[in-house]
Amino acid sequence: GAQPFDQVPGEWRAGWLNLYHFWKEGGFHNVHNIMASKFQRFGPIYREKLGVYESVNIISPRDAATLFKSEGMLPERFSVPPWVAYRDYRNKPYGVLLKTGEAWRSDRLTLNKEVLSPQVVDSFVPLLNQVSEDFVQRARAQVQKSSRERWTADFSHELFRFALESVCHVLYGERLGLLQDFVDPEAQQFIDAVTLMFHTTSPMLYVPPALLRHLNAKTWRDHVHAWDAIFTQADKCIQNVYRDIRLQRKSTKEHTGILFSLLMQDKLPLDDIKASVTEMMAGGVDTTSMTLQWAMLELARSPGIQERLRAEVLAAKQEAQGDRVKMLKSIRLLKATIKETLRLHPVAVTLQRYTTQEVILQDYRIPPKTLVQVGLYAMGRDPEVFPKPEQFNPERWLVMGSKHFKGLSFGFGPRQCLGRRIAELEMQLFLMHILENFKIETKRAVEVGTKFDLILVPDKPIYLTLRPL
Ligand code: HEM
Ligand code: 2DC
Repeated sequence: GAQPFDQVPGEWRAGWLNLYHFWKEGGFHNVHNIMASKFQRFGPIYREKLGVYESVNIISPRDAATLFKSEGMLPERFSVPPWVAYRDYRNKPYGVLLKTGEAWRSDRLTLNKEVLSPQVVDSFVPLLNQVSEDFVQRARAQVQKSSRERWTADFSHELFRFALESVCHVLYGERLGLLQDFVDPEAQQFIDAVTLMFHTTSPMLYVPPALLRHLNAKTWRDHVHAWDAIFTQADKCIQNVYRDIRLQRKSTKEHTGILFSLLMQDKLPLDDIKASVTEMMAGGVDTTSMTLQWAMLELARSPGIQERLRAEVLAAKQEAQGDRVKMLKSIRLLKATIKETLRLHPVAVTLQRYTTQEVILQDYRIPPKTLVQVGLYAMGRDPEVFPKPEQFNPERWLVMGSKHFKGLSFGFGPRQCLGRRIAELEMQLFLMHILENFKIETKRAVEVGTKFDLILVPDKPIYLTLRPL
């Protein structure tokens, strides 16, 4: 029979002492490396306690499969304490991100129809395509300005704006104009607020919400201000759409945005719609932009792969005669490139679930209500799972024997990323247009590492060059 829970290796007895050590090792920016070295030390499963939070950590796709197959109808992940604390402190409703139980499920089912279902996803293509085309136009203008036939920069701010413009176009059916020279300062404030919100979350990650609210630490105050700015700005966007409907300025013919559809459907109370739309607007900035930045860096470092990818895109373009929906169906290598980018550079360091029944992981009995984390970053770099893990090799996804529970970047099952289809389309279209128009280059020498800032981000600025073909 399987071994009892208390035999699982790890240091889980002194939660506060562990948290202190964690903090001393610079753990707030290093969670991914600390986890990887714990798997080295303890093997494919270990138990841990940080502050009051206990977890079991796993790394193998087989264990991930066991966990997700037993997750049931109402899966729950680790609920980020500062996020919960803010909502309670300001009396703001939870959206799908933080809801649980049946309340989560009914919101989520309604949202899935408008955000994830194959029927609506095709209608996002023209909206997202327009934004990518504008990015190319902007890049060409920058090349002209530079007089050196190329544009070299740290693209993170450009990509933040691209990402916010993209997600807002599908959410609100409206353009913000963030790819022009003059950028609305309020939109810029929103972008800065999301980054600050993530940045101030990590030091408070293991402090219980009830404690946080009564804290007057600078990090907590900054965190509150960041969320305040996020909610205020999202609310303005939502009110705009609302007003357009009252004035009957929106027709139902074109795709008029996710928010419009949700309001017309009249299935969710306005406050719940607002909460989830705000979460999507905030969730749509740093995630796709950082992934695109990593993808461009990897392609700049592997000119051979970049050329093969460009060949695929140009062939697809020719065959589809410019029909982007059709084109998206024949770009296997590009889709594999995005998977490969997220393998090495996942947004989420772990996936987590609370077990609802006993499960057996690595021959240990894990009781119900245990927080189990899948070490996504560690798995992506584990040679047992991905041979030669350090090599950026998109083709591995096309030849891999079994992909079973290896491509988990957006999570799994009914609780997976709500923005997944938006994110994928947005990134596919962006890279398609870049590859059609520019060579992506970089200076070879600079090594870029990874930093945990709640999501995983580059630890230094990435300088890239776009050179017109
Ligand atoms: C949840 C990854 C982009 C909105 C998640 C989760 C992951 C993830 C791993 C947790 C899933 C789970 O527990 O199984 C990513 C990645 C992105 C991305 C890798 C892009 C590269 C986006 C975008 C949006 C978004 C663009 C908004 C449109 C959300 C929301 C949830 C979520 C609302 C919570 C869903 C729920 O609890 O029901 N994401 N995400 N994400 N994501 Fe994303
Ligand atoms: C952070 O230990 C590390 O997609 C914690 O778009 C466990 C954990 C729990 C939930 C994860 C979070 C980590 C990273 C960021 C994620 C989040 C769930 C959703 C969120 C992965 C791994 C994200 C970025 C959403 C954010 C939407 C928000 C801005 C409203």
